[in-house]
Amino acid sequence: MQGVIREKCRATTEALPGKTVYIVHHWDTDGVASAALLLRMFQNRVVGFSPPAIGFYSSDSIKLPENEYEALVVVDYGIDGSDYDKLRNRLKHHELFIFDHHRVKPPISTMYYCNPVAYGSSEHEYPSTSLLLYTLLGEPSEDEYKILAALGIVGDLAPFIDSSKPHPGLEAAKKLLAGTGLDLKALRKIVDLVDSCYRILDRECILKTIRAASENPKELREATWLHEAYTRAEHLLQGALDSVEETYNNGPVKVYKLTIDAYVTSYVGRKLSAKNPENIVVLVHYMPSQKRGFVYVRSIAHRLDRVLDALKNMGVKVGGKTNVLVVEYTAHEEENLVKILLKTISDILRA
Ligand SMILES: [Mn+2]
Repeated sequence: MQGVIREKCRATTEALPGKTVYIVHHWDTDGVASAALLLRMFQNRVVGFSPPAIGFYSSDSIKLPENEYEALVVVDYGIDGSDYDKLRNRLKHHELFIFDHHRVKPPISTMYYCNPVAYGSSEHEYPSTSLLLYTLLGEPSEDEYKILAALGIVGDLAPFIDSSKPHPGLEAAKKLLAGTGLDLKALRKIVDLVDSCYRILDRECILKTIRAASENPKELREATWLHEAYTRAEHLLQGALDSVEETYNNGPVKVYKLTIDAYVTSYVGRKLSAKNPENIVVLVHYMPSQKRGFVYVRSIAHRLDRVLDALKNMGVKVGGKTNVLVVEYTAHEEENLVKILLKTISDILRA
């Protein structure tokens, strides 16, 4: 860590002990492991914890708790600094603490902000928020801490494990696991179990897992609620693939509609895109229980970066890369959003 960043993270970590804390955490395994690490460390100081609205990345996806607390600690959420500037304005007398390792823009307003990657450090050096926290908390020697630090790494680097690609983060995880009785393979299985909770949009499942993980992360392997969530997630993924409907097919563009209460958007979108490699696949996924959804666009043959830029210029809040983009929407926005998107795509294809 460069000096200034280290100083910022140190100050952030040192300001935390002694305060009562409410934790907001990313819903994935790294977020769960990071919350569990904090819970194990700060015990009764933690008055509660919860993920933001599952699948959504914005400050208004964070529901502020009713409980009394002094510090709001957000871990691994990956939203931009500008979102934290907004969140800051919603807090009254509370202090805001952020720990993250996503490549985002840092905030402008005053807060405790520790994200080395936002200031230019390499994601290789910070493969997970769990490892960042473990390091900042002084590398506690108990196995439970080491396993939690490694679990977050394996969660975020699962694609590397699955494709047998090397990553320095995995070497770090291996070192942490030495002597704990667990290995990368065992943790990879736990990741599938833990991530099932968010796939089925089950917040209670996530909270229960954090409580259990903070006490004994090894026990997650046999946790009945996680095995149930896993089975349910498998079932929902298959159901999603069976129920997705083609609603539009014009030129290279194919639009599919999916209505299901499960966070399966990218899974289904990837499958549809693989089946239609020449097309631009638009998946409109609505989750009734959340009254929100995603428009997910993916193409193997066509680049989407100009679509991405055009949408951004129109003020649409969109994230993505060269071959994929995602827009979050609320129920009443769907029709208009799909219209704008199709027009933008056809304008760019014709240009
Ligand atoms: Mn992470």
